[in-house]
Amino acid sequence: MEQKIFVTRTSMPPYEEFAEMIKPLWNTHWLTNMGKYHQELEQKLREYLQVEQLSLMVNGHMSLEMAIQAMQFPEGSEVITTPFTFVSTTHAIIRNRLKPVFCDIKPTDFTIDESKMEALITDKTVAIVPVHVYGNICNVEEIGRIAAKHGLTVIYDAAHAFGETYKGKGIGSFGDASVFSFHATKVYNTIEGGAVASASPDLYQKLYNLKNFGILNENVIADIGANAKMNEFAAIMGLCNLRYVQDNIKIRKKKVQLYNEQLADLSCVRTPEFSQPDVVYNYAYYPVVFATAEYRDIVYDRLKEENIYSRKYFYPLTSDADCFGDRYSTCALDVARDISARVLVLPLYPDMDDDVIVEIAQDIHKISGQAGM
Ligand code: T4K
Repeated sequence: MEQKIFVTRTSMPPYEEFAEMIKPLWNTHWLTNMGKYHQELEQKLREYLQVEQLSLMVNGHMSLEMAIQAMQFPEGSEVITTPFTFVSTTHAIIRNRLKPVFCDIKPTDFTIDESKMEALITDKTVAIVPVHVYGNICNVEEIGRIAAKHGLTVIYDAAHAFGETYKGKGIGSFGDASVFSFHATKVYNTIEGGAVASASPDLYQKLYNLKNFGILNENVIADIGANAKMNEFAAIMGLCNLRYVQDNIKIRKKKVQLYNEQLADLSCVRTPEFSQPDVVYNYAYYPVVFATAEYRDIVYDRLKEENIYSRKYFYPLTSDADCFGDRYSTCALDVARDISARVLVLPLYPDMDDDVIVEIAQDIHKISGQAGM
Protein backbone atom coordinates (compact mmCIF):
# COMPACT_ATOMS: atom_id res chain seq x y z
CA MET A 1 0.00 0.00 0.00
CA GLU A 2 1.48 3.36 -1.02
CA GLN A 3 -0.27 5.31 1.71
CA LYS A 4 -0.27 4.25 5.34
CA ILE A 5 -3.58 2.71 6.36
CA PHE A 6 -4.34 3.02 10.06
CA VAL A 7 -6.84 1.11 12.15
CA THR A 8 -9.15 4.09 11.93
CA ARG A 9 -9.31 7.64 10.60
CA THR A 10 -11.20 10.51 12.17
CA SER A 11 -14.49 11.40 10.50
CA MET A 12 -14.49 15.15 9.85
CA PRO A 13 -17.40 17.38 8.83
CA PRO A 14 -16.98 19.67 5.78
CA TYR A 15 -14.43 22.35 6.72
CA GLU A 16 -16.67 25.28 5.69
CA GLU A 17 -19.48 24.00 7.86
CA PHE A 18 -17.28 23.84 10.95
CA ALA A 19 -15.64 27.21 10.15
CA GLU A 20 -19.07 28.85 9.80
CA MET A 21 -20.25 27.35 13.09
CA ILE A 22 -17.25 28.53 15.13
CA LYS A 23 -17.43 32.13 13.80
CA PRO A 24 -19.76 33.41 16.56
CA LEU A 25 -17.14 32.47 19.15
CA TRP A 26 -15.05 35.42 17.91
CA ASN A 27 -17.91 37.71 18.98
CA THR A 28 -18.87 36.13 22.26
CA HIS A 29 -15.40 35.08 23.46
CA TRP A 30 -17.26 32.39 25.44
CA LEU A 31 -15.18 29.28 24.86
CA THR A 32 -15.93 26.91 27.71
CA ASN A 33 -17.64 26.41 31.11
CA MET A 34 -20.95 24.99 29.91
CA GLY A 35 -21.55 27.51 27.14
CA LYS A 36 -24.32 27.73 24.57
CA TYR A 37 -23.02 24.96 22.31
CA HIS A 38 -22.30 22.67 25.24
CA GLN A 39 -25.95 23.00 26.26
CA GLU A 40 -27.19 22.54 22.69
CA LEU A 41 -25.12 19.40 22.18
CA GLU A 42 -26.27 17.92 25.49
CA GLN A 43 -29.86 18.34 24.36
CA LYS A 44 -29.26 16.93 20.87
CA LEU A 45 -27.31 13.92 22.17
CA ARG A 46 -29.96 13.20 24.79
CA GLU A 47 -32.42 12.81 21.93
CA TYR A 48 -30.06 10.93 19.61
CA LEU A 49 -28.93 8.48 22.29
CA GLN A 50 -32.45 8.13 23.74
CA VAL A 51 -31.38 8.81 27.31
CA GLU A 52 -33.02 10.97 29.95
CA GLN A 53 -29.92 12.71 31.30
CA LEU A 54 -26.59 13.34 29.63
CA SER A 55 -23.57 15.16 31.07
CA LEU A 56 -20.97 16.17 28.52
CA MET A 57 -17.35 15.78 29.56
CA VAL A 58 -13.89 16.53 28.27
CA ASN A 59 -13.30 12.88 27.28
CA GLY A 60 -14.52 9.35 27.83
CA HIS A 61 -11.98 8.61 30.54
CA MET A 62 -12.94 11.53 32.76
CA SER A 63 -16.59 10.59 32.18
CA LEU A 64 -15.81 7.19 33.72
CA GLU A 65 -13.82 8.69 36.59
CA MET A 66 -16.54 11.24 37.35
CA ALA A 67 -19.37 8.70 37.09
CA ILE A 68 -17.60 6.40 39.55
CA GLN A 69 -16.69 9.28 41.87
CA ALA A 70 -20.29 10.49 41.89
CA MET A 71 -21.41 7.18 43.39
CA GLN A 72 -19.33 7.86 46.55
CA PHE A 73 -18.25 4.28 47.20
CA PRO A 74 -16.18 3.67 50.35
CA GLU A 75 -12.42 3.62 49.66
CA GLY A 76 -11.09 0.12 49.00
CA SER A 77 -14.44 -1.27 47.84
CA GLU A 78 -14.41 -3.90 45.12
CA VAL A 79 -15.66 -3.41 41.57
CA ILE A 80 -16.25 -6.34 39.23
CA THR A 81 -15.04 -5.53 35.75
CA THR A 82 -13.55 -6.95 32.57
CA PRO A 83 -9.83 -7.10 31.76
CA PHE A 84 -10.62 -7.17 28.01
CA THR A 85 -10.88 -3.44 27.46
CA PHE A 86 -8.88 -0.27 26.93
CA VAL A 87 -6.89 0.44 30.08
CA SER A 88 -9.03 3.53 30.74
CA THR A 89 -11.78 1.36 32.26
CA THR A 90 -9.44 -0.15 34.85
CA HIS A 91 -7.57 3.10 35.54
CA ALA A 92 -10.85 4.89 36.26
CA ILE A 93 -11.68 2.35 38.97
CA ILE A 94 -8.22 2.42 40.55
CA ARG A 95 -7.88 6.20 40.39
CA ASN A 96 -11.08 6.31 42.47
CA ARG A 97 -9.25 4.25 45.14
CA LEU A 98 -11.34 1.17 44.43
CA LYS A 99 -10.18 -2.36 43.71
CA PRO A 100 -10.88 -3.97 40.34
CA VAL A 101 -11.90 -7.61 40.53
CA PHE A 102 -11.49 -9.07 37.07
CA CYS A 103 -14.12 -11.37 35.63
CA ASP A 104 -13.61 -13.51 32.55
CA ILE A 105 -15.33 -12.81 29.23
CA LYS A 106 -17.44 -14.86 26.85
CA PRO A 107 -15.76 -16.35 23.76
CA THR A 108 -18.75 -15.42 21.59
CA ASP A 109 -19.00 -11.64 21.94
CA PHE A 110 -16.05 -10.86 24.25
CA THR A 111 -18.24 -9.10 26.85
CA ILE A 112 -18.01 -9.89 30.56
CA ASP A 113 -19.25 -13.39 31.41
CA GLU A 114 -22.23 -12.75 33.66
CA SER A 115 -22.38 -16.45 34.61
CA LYS A 116 -18.99 -16.09 36.36
CA MET A 117 -19.85 -12.85 38.12
CA GLU A 118 -21.69 -13.93 41.24
CA ALA A 119 -18.79 -16.11 42.39
CA LEU A 120 -16.68 -12.93 42.60
CA ILE A 121 -19.06 -10.97 44.81
CA THR A 122 -17.89 -10.40 48.40
CA ASP A 123 -19.14 -8.17 51.19
CA LYS A 124 -16.84 -5.48 49.80
CA THR A 125 -18.33 -5.47 46.30
CA VAL A 126 -20.15 -2.26 45.47
CA ALA A 127 -20.38 -2.10 41.70
CA ILE A 128 -20.06 -3.75 38.30
CA VAL A 129 -18.32 -1.94 35.44
CA PRO A 130 -18.90 -3.96 32.26
CA VAL A 131 -17.86 -2.88 28.75
CA HIS A 132 -19.90 -3.12 25.53
CA VAL A 133 -16.71 -4.13 23.77
CA TYR A 134 -16.43 -3.36 19.99
CA GLY A 135 -20.12 -2.41 20.25
CA ASN A 136 -21.14 -5.93 21.31
CA ILE A 137 -23.75 -5.49 23.98
CA CYS A 138 -23.32 -7.05 27.44
CA ASN A 139 -26.12 -9.19 28.80
CA VAL A 140 -27.80 -6.15 30.35
CA GLU A 141 -30.80 -8.11 31.62
CA GLU A 142 -28.80 -10.70 33.57
CA ILE A 143 -26.35 -8.08 34.85
CA GLY A 144 -29.32 -6.00 36.00
CA ARG A 145 -30.77 -9.02 37.80
CA ILE A 146 -27.47 -9.83 39.57
CA ALA A 147 -26.97 -6.17 40.54
CA ALA A 148 -30.49 -5.89 41.98
CA LYS A 149 -30.11 -9.14 43.92
CA HIS A 150 -26.84 -8.01 45.54
CA GLY A 151 -27.53 -4.28 45.79
CA LEU A 152 -24.76 -3.31 43.36
CA THR A 153 -24.41 -0.25 41.15
CA VAL A 154 -23.87 -0.84 37.41
CA ILE A 155 -21.86 1.63 35.35
CA TYR A 156 -21.49 0.57 31.71
CA ASP A 157 -18.44 1.57 29.74
CA ALA A 158 -20.24 2.29 26.46
CA ALA A 159 -17.23 3.96 24.82
CA HIS A 160 -17.71 1.69 21.78
CA ALA A 161 -21.49 1.74 21.68
CA PHE A 162 -22.41 5.22 20.47
CA GLY A 163 -25.94 5.27 19.06
CA GLU A 164 -26.62 1.57 19.58
CA THR A 165 -29.97 0.29 20.76
CA TYR A 166 -31.15 -2.88 22.46
CA LYS A 167 -34.82 -3.84 22.13
CA GLY A 168 -35.44 -0.37 20.75
CA LYS A 169 -33.95 1.42 23.78
CA GLY A 170 -30.84 3.58 23.75
CA ILE A 171 -27.96 1.51 25.08
CA GLY A 172 -27.14 4.31 27.53
CA SER A 173 -30.42 3.76 29.31
CA PHE A 174 -29.31 0.51 30.97
CA GLY A 175 -27.68 0.29 34.40
CA ASP A 176 -27.28 3.23 36.78
CA ALA A 177 -25.07 5.11 34.32
CA SER A 178 -23.37 4.59 30.95
CA VAL A 179 -20.27 6.31 29.72
CA PHE A 180 -19.60 7.26 26.09
CA SER A 181 -16.40 8.35 24.39
CA PHE A 182 -16.37 10.90 21.58
CA HIS A 183 -12.65 10.60 20.91
CA ALA A 184 -11.28 11.31 17.43
CA THR A 185 -10.94 7.57 16.84
CA LYS A 186 -14.58 6.80 17.58
CA VAL A 187 -17.69 6.35 15.40
CA TYR A 188 -18.76 9.82 16.52
CA ASN A 189 -16.28 12.44 17.69
CA THR A 190 -16.08 15.84 19.32
CA ILE A 191 -12.27 15.80 18.81
CA GLU A 192 -11.90 14.74 22.45
CA GLY A 193 -15.06 14.26 24.44
CA GLY A 194 -17.33 11.98 26.34
CA ALA A 195 -20.53 11.84 28.34
CA VAL A 196 -22.28 10.15 31.22
CA ALA A 197 -25.83 9.06 30.49
CA SER A 198 -28.37 8.10 33.14
CA ALA A 199 -31.99 8.44 34.15
CA SER A 200 -31.13 10.40 37.28
CA PRO A 201 -31.48 14.20 37.49
CA ASP A 202 -29.58 14.03 40.81
CA LEU A 203 -26.63 12.31 39.12
CA TYR A 204 -26.72 14.90 36.33
CA GLN A 205 -26.54 17.71 38.93
CA LYS A 206 -23.76 15.99 40.86
CA LEU A 207 -21.72 15.55 37.67
CA TYR A 208 -22.37 19.16 36.67
CA ASN A 209 -20.61 20.20 39.86
CA LEU A 210 -17.92 17.53 39.81
CA LYS A 211 -16.76 18.41 36.30
CA ASN A 212 -16.39 22.04 37.39
CA PHE A 213 -14.16 21.56 40.45
CA GLY A 214 -17.14 20.68 42.65
CA ILE A 215 -18.23 24.31 42.68
CA LEU A 216 -21.90 24.60 43.60
CA ASN A 217 -22.07 28.39 43.45
CA GLU A 218 -19.80 31.37 44.06
CA ASN A 219 -19.83 30.76 47.78
CA VAL A 220 -20.00 26.98 48.08
CA ILE A 221 -17.48 24.38 46.94
CA ALA A 222 -19.46 21.24 47.64
CA ASP A 223 -17.24 18.47 46.26
CA ILE A 224 -13.63 17.62 45.48
CA GLY A 225 -14.20 17.86 41.76
CA ALA A 226 -11.95 18.10 38.74
CA ASN A 227 -11.94 20.06 35.52
CA ALA A 228 -13.70 17.79 33.04
CA LYS A 229 -15.76 20.27 31.01
CA MET A 230 -16.18 20.03 27.26
CA ASN A 231 -15.19 23.26 25.50
CA GLU A 232 -17.21 25.07 22.86
CA PHE A 233 -14.99 24.14 19.87
CA ALA A 234 -15.44 20.48 20.76
CA ALA A 235 -19.18 20.92 21.23
CA ILE A 236 -19.45 22.57 17.80
CA MET A 237 -17.48 19.72 16.24
CA GLY A 238 -20.00 17.42 17.87
CA LEU A 239 -22.96 19.35 16.50
CA CYS A 240 -21.49 19.17 12.98
CA ASN A 241 -20.57 15.50 13.18
CA LEU A 242 -23.99 14.55 14.48
CA ARG A 243 -25.42 15.46 11.06
CA TYR A 244 -23.30 12.77 9.39
CA VAL A 245 -23.06 9.99 11.93
CA GLN A 246 -26.05 7.98 10.76
CA ASP A 247 -24.83 7.91 7.16
CA ASN A 248 -21.37 6.98 8.38
CA ILE A 249 -22.74 4.03 10.34
CA LYS A 250 -24.55 2.78 7.21
CA ILE A 251 -21.29 2.98 5.27
CA ARG A 252 -19.45 1.15 8.07
CA LYS A 253 -22.01 -1.65 7.91
CA LYS A 254 -21.39 -2.12 4.18
CA LYS A 255 -17.64 -2.22 4.74
CA VAL A 256 -18.05 -4.85 7.45
CA GLN A 257 -20.14 -6.93 5.03
CA LEU A 258 -17.45 -6.57 2.37
CA TYR A 259 -14.72 -7.70 4.81
CA ASN A 260 -16.89 -10.66 5.87
CA GLU A 261 -17.43 -11.72 2.25
CA GLN A 262 -13.75 -11.37 1.43
CA LEU A 263 -12.64 -13.42 4.45
CA ALA A 264 -15.52 -15.93 4.42
CA ASP A 265 -13.56 -18.86 3.00
CA LEU A 266 -10.69 -18.61 5.49
CA SER A 267 -11.51 -21.15 8.17
CA CYS A 268 -8.57 -20.05 10.32
CA VAL A 269 -10.02 -16.55 10.76
CA ARG A 270 -13.21 -15.86 12.70
CA THR A 271 -14.95 -12.74 11.43
CA PRO A 272 -17.31 -10.64 13.59
CA GLU A 273 -20.98 -11.56 13.40
CA PHE A 274 -22.75 -8.55 14.90
CA SER A 275 -25.80 -10.75 15.31
CA GLN A 276 -26.92 -10.43 18.92
CA PRO A 277 -30.73 -10.44 18.96
CA ASP A 278 -32.50 -7.06 19.14
CA VAL A 279 -29.30 -5.02 18.83
CA VAL A 280 -28.79 -2.19 16.35
CA TYR A 281 -25.02 -1.88 15.90
CA ASN A 282 -22.72 1.01 15.03
CA TYR A 283 -19.95 -1.13 13.44
CA ALA A 284 -17.27 0.70 15.39
CA TYR A 285 -14.53 -1.91 14.98
CA TYR A 286 -13.71 -4.90 12.80
CA PRO A 287 -12.14 -7.51 15.15
CA VAL A 288 -11.06 -10.86 13.73
CA VAL A 289 -9.87 -13.83 15.78
CA PHE A 290 -7.14 -16.03 14.34
CA ALA A 291 -6.68 -19.74 14.97
CA THR A 292 -3.49 -19.19 16.97
CA ALA A 293 -1.61 -16.35 18.66
CA GLU A 294 1.37 -17.00 16.43
CA TYR A 295 -0.76 -16.61 13.31
CA ARG A 296 -2.25 -13.34 14.67
CA ASP A 297 1.23 -11.94 15.26
CA ILE A 298 2.46 -12.99 11.82
CA VAL A 299 -0.50 -11.24 10.16
CA TYR A 300 0.01 -8.12 12.29
CA ASP A 301 3.71 -7.92 11.34
CA ARG A 302 3.22 -8.73 7.67
CA LEU A 303 0.39 -6.19 7.26
CA LYS A 304 2.64 -3.59 8.84
CA GLU A 305 5.30 -4.33 6.22
CA GLU A 306 2.57 -3.52 3.66
CA ASN A 307 1.87 -0.17 5.39
CA ILE A 308 -1.33 -1.49 7.00
CA TYR A 309 -1.49 -0.73 10.70
CA SER A 310 -3.95 -3.10 12.37
CA ARG A 311 -4.12 -3.07 16.18
CA LYS A 312 -4.10 -5.70 18.91
CA TYR A 313 -7.11 -4.25 20.73
CA PHE A 314 -7.12 -5.47 23.52
CA TYR A 315 -3.73 -6.96 24.26
CA PRO A 316 -2.39 -7.18 26.92
CA LEU A 317 -5.32 -7.66 29.27
CA THR A 318 -5.57 -4.64 31.54
CA SER A 319 -5.12 -6.96 34.53
CA ASP A 320 -1.61 -7.65 33.18
CA ALA A 321 -0.62 -3.99 32.78
CA ASP A 322 2.92 -3.41 34.02
CA CYS A 323 1.88 -0.52 36.23
CA PHE A 324 -0.26 -2.80 38.42
CA GLY A 325 2.42 -5.44 39.04
CA ASP A 326 0.66 -8.26 40.84
CA ARG A 327 -1.39 -5.88 43.00
CA TYR A 328 -4.74 -7.17 41.78
CA SER A 329 -4.86 -10.91 42.14
CA THR A 330 -6.49 -12.16 39.02
CA CYS A 331 -9.06 -14.87 38.98
CA ALA A 332 -9.17 -17.38 36.14
CA LEU A 333 -9.24 -15.33 32.96
CA ASP A 334 -8.71 -18.16 30.49
CA VAL A 335 -11.09 -16.97 27.80
CA ALA A 336 -9.98 -13.33 27.99
CA ARG A 337 -6.32 -14.35 27.84
CA ASP A 338 -6.95 -16.64 24.88
CA ILE A 339 -8.95 -14.07 22.86
CA SER A 340 -6.53 -11.28 23.71
CA ALA A 341 -3.66 -13.33 22.23
CA ARG A 342 -5.53 -14.11 19.00
CA VAL A 343 -7.56 -11.00 18.19
CA LEU A 344 -6.67 -8.31 15.68
CA VAL A 345 -8.67 -5.21 14.79
CA LEU A 346 -8.45 -4.45 11.07
CA PRO A 347 -8.75 -0.93 9.60
CA LEU A 348 -12.31 0.33 9.31
CA TYR A 349 -13.61 3.86 8.73
CA PRO A 350 -16.24 5.41 6.49
CA ASP A 351 -14.00 7.04 3.89
CA MET A 352 -11.85 3.95 3.45
CA ASP A 353 -11.73 2.68 -0.13
CA ASP A 354 -13.39 -0.68 -0.74
CA ASP A 355 -10.31 -1.60 -2.77
CA VAL A 356 -8.23 -1.31 0.38
CA ILE A 357 -10.49 -3.80 2.15
CA VAL A 358 -10.15 -6.22 -0.77
CA GLU A 359 -6.38 -5.78 -0.71
CA ILE A 360 -6.14 -6.36 3.05
CA ALA A 361 -8.24 -9.53 2.67
CA GLN A 362 -6.03 -10.71 -0.20
CA ASP A 363 -2.95 -10.08 1.94
CA ILE A 364 -4.43 -12.15 4.76
CA HIS A 365 -5.21 -14.97 2.29
CA LYS A 366 -1.65 -14.82 1.00
CA ILE A 367 -0.11 -14.78 4.49
CA SER A 368 -2.35 -17.69 5.53
CA GLY A 369 -1.27 -19.71 2.53
CA GLN A 370 2.40 -19.04 3.17
CA ALA A 371 2.05 -19.77 6.90
CA GLY A 372 0.27 -23.03 6.06
CA MET A 373 -2.86 -22.06 8.00
N1 T4K B 1 -13.22 2.86 27.51
C1 T4K B 1 -12.96 2.18 26.37
C2 T4K B 1 -13.51 0.79 26.22
C3 T4K B 1 -12.21 2.78 25.36
O1 T4K B 1 -11.93 2.09 24.23
C4 T4K B 1 -11.71 4.09 25.55
C5 T4K B 1 -10.90 4.71 24.53
C6 T4K B 1 -12.05 4.76 26.74
C7 T4K B 1 -12.80 4.10 27.71
C8 T4K B 1 -11.59 6.16 27.02
O2 T4K B 1 -12.19 7.10 26.18
P1 T4K B 1 -11.37 8.49 25.81
O3 T4K B 1 -10.89 9.08 27.10
O4 T4K B 1 -10.26 8.13 24.89
O5 T4K B 1 -12.43 9.34 25.17
C9 T4K B 1 -7.28 4.92 20.96
C10 T4K B 1 -8.07 6.09 21.51
O6 T4K B 1 -7.20 7.15 21.91
C11 T4K B 1 -8.98 5.75 22.64
O7 T4K B 1 -9.96 6.79 22.68
C12 T4K B 1 -9.70 4.45 22.41
N2 T4K B 1 -10.49 4.03 23.53
C13 T4K B 1 -8.70 3.35 22.09
C14 T4K B 1 -9.37 2.03 21.84
O8 T4K B 1 -8.00 3.73 20.91
P2 T4K B 1 -4.73 4.43 20.83
O9 T4K B 1 -3.62 4.57 21.80
O10 T4K B 1 -4.87 3.16 20.11
O11 T4K B 1 -4.75 5.66 19.80
P3 T4K B 1 -3.77 6.03 18.62
O12 T4K B 1 -3.27 7.40 18.85
O13 T4K B 1 -2.76 4.96 18.40
O14 T4K B 1 -4.77 6.10 17.36
C15 T4K B 1 -5.19 4.97 16.66
C16 T4K B 1 -5.35 5.35 15.19
O15 T4K B 1 -6.38 6.30 15.03
C17 T4K B 1 -4.12 6.02 14.60
O16 T4K B 1 -3.24 5.05 14.12
C18 T4K B 1 -4.69 6.88 13.48
C19 T4K B 1 -6.09 7.20 13.96
N3 T4K B 1 -6.23 8.58 14.49
C20 T4K B 1 -5.73 8.87 15.71
C21 T4K B 1 -5.84 10.13 16.23
C22 T4K B 1 -5.31 10.46 17.59
C23 T4K B 1 -6.85 9.55 13.71
O17 T4K B 1 -7.30 9.29 12.57
N4 T4K B 1 -6.97 10.81 14.23
C24 T4K B 1 -6.49 11.14 15.45
O18 T4K B 1 -6.65 12.32 15.87
O19 T4K B 1 -6.08 4.73 21.65
